[in-house]
Amino acid sequence: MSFYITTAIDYVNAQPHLGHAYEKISTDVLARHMRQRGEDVFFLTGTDEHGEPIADAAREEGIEPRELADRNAGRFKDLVERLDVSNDFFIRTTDPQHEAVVQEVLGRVHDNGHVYKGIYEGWYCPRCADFKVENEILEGNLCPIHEIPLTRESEENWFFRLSSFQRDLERLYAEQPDFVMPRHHYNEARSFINSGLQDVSLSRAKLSWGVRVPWDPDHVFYVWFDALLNYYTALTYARPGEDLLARFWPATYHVIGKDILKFHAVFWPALLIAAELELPQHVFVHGFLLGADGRKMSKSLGNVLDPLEVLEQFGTDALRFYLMRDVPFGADGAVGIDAVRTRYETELANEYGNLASRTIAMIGRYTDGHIPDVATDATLALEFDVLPAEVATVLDRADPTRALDLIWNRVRRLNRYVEERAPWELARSGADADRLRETLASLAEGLRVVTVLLHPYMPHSTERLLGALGSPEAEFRHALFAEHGSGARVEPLEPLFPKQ
Ligand code: ME8
Repeated sequence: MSFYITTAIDYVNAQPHLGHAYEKISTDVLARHMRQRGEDVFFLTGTDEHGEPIADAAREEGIEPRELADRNAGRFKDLVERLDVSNDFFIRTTDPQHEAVVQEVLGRVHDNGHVYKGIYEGWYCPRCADFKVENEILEGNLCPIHEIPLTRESEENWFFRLSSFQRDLERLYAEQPDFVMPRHHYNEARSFINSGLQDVSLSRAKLSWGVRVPWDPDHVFYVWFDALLNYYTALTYARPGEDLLARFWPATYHVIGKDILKFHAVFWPALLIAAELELPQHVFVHGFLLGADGRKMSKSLGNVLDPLEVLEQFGTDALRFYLMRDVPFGADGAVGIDAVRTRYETELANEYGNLASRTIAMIGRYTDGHIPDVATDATLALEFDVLPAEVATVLDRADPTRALDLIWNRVRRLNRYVEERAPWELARSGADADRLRETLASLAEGLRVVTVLLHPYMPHSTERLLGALGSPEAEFRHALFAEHGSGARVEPLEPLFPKQ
């Protein structure tokens, strides 16, 4: 089955922060998991480089928007690499191929009669690059997201006839209750639609940093329409000579944060209908990482935790694990360096890392470095048999936190198993050699199973551990608890998560 998954594309007006990292990591977990299951996956991420915030930031620095975009896009790209994100392509909306296809698709929307010229007047947030409706605005005319003053703007724009898609969107939401997940965001989008859609600006005349409107070159497209179309345009040029559209369109999952729900859950499907393109299957909405002050982590509020700092101190896998474990996907969660340290020490180093080191050391000591090829413990097997299917079901609902929780319960189960069976006692008495072999075979097998399932979360450490256990296969079908120990030779392993 083909599986096309995307993240939002990030604004390049400032440096990437942990909120950006969080979205890329969660999407990566889903993409890696689907690849493990043998699906044909295409995973897209990238940067959103046009629009007023970028033009403004460049002006403040006294440089051209292009220069700022090049510099910061590089930082986002580096971060994605350092996070071990397995994207198949990195789109930049300043790519000329993207711009050409935006013009072509929006030209079709124009030719199909879905646009008109009019005057827009309203309260505008330059950071959101969005006009705000009266009931969203905070007291003192502040942006509800950035808490900065809104400006009163009036200009001649091209408009997209969003209102004419009222019925189509009502039908979409009635027929596809899982179009937006989780449910409360579906409800939010649906009530936005039910309250009556108004037409929206499609172009800006005052701005020059954007994709030119082909039928009116004094205008550039409003950045959101240019940006949304990245999900489509990327497939037209990511692999020259290959028809990725035929293979992957429409998207299976768009993963986004809750602040951009309206654009993806309302504008985007309407735009696709207007352009006669197929609609995505699901929009998955995650919450916000909150800074230590309990507010959304964002560059304009100045409460960001630098992902590079966390990466340097604890490593990529630990950051990935921490974010997936500590912030329930779909909800908001406060993050901080102390909480990273606690999870690192108690769970990664003590529970998982220690389990791995102990298991390998005991196999070295008691069975000559070979995982005994004997029947595994049937009771333990029962507890592990259901695990892969449970994890897959939960990840199909895009809940990487819950899936991780299920896996972690088994990590803890294995630690209890070590205590219950006390292999060192069995070895000392010498009379229980069979039980010792069964224990070590079962432990190694349980450890291998949880490690295969943890692979999408912590690709690097799990590869090391699977290698040390002599079974490097990380496909999902290898997450079944075998009836026999593998007989493989284990290799010594440096601590997976060394003490800091
Ligand atoms: O919105 N916690 O770009 P962006 C969690 N260019 N997620 C966060 C976050 C936080 N503190 N802060 C931001 C844009 N995000 C547009 C998207 S898509 C066609 C265009 C998430 O750089 C945010 O919710 O402001 C969004 O999904 C992504 O990071 C990019 O945010």
